[in-house]
Amino acid sequence: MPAKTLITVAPTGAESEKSQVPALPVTIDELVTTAKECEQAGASVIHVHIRDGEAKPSLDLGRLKDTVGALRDATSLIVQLSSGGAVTDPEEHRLRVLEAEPDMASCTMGTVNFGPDVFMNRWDFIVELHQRMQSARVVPEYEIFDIGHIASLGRLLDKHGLPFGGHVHIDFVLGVPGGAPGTAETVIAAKQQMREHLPAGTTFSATGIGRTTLPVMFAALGAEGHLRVGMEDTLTYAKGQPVKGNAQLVARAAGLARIAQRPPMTPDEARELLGIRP
Ligand code: KMH
Ligand code: ZN
Repeated sequence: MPAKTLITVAPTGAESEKSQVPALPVTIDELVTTAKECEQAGASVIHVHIRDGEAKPSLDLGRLKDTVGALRDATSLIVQLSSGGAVTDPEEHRLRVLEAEPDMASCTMGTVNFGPDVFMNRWDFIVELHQRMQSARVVPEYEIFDIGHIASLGRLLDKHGLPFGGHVHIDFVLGVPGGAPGTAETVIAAKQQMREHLPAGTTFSATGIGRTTLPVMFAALGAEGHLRVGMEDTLTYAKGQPVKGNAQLVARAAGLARIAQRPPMTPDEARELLGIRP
């Protein structure tokens, strides 16, 4: 069992509307404030989606660079930019996210239905993103929305080599309508597929969308996994209680990690684990 737990916070996402969810951080200032609170509460990685001046999802390169800089100035968190963006973002914009020079970026391992939409991830696009990350020395977090995505990652690594840094880290995003369900059984099945298809030493985190957050968290903690939480994935803390802010979700995850006797990792410990460039 790993001695410590890596906690990633995904504070914003691309799906929720600021007008419906006032606590959602959408400006750079709001993101920095949230990031500082989440670091204090036990997060070591921040998975970032940005918004434009009207709080709409954006992949504007200038704003991405400003956001990476502001997060680095204010925190020690590992900055992971989303290359997934919103379901409407074109591939070329998603690839250019790497030009903002994050520590990490997400790389989704296949196409998945996403509620009424389709989150498109063609094989050639995945290969291009993986190769650009190798050249840019950006560490990927491979996003797994469905079980078959794990074998696809095995194929990617066999054909195109290990990511920068040599360590493979994957994230099970469970409970998306159209993807694998957010249950303990899925976490265990996904871990078995990970062992079968991916290099020894591969690590995983897991997050459950909406009300699946707790079952997925409990299962991940018991199965040597790490955790992702945040308002990208979860807007209700408990029945009838909207999430007050991202730090509330990180604090709950950190508390459960301590109960599991796997306290949160520091950002430096997470850098070492993930092979992030100094
Ligand atoms: N917003 C979703 C369509 C990622 O960040 O890489 C994609 C997503 C995955 O959130
Ligand atoms: Zn995301």
